[in-house]
Amino acid sequence: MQSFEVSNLQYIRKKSTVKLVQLFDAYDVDKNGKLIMEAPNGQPYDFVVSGDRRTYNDLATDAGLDFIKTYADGIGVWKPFVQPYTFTDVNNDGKADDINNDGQVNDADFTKLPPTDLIPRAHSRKLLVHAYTFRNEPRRLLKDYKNDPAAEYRNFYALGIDGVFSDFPVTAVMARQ
Ligand SMILES: [Ca+2]
Ligand SMILES: [Ca+2]
Repeated sequence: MQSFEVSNLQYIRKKSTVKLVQLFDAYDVDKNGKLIMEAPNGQPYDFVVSGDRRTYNDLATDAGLDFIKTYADGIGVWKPFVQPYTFTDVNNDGKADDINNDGQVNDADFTKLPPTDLIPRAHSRKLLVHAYTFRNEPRRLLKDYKNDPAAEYRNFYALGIDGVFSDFPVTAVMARQ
């Protein structure tokens, strides 16, 4: 069972032995690959209501992972928490430019940055790490994957991801072999 909120997982932990996963979200990514923690995606909504100021970036710190370990078995994160990316912003409007000149700005205009250390830091606490959402369409794949969805899976598998949320599970399984 997974949730973007915290208190419901903490509650279930006391009532059940079902495996629990803390989901991480973000508003967006800036051109330095930093996750933007703004409403409505930057915090667990129960934190918003209770006045707890911690964001998902805070939950991804060592202290945050120690906290999650008290009530969950793993984390399920938006992919850039593990594999950040950057984009070109020549006109300096804070938004990605259309690098491949196809008239649209999407993941195909973004470029990989070095992976974060979130997976090893979670694994050192025996927390599983999942990432979402994997898709096959070229517009959903970073430029580095060269229109090959298997290349994205292989990247995450090599980084040690324990599970993936995929809209194309056949591709996910094929890439694992
Ligand atoms: Ca721009
Ligand atoms: Ca484009």
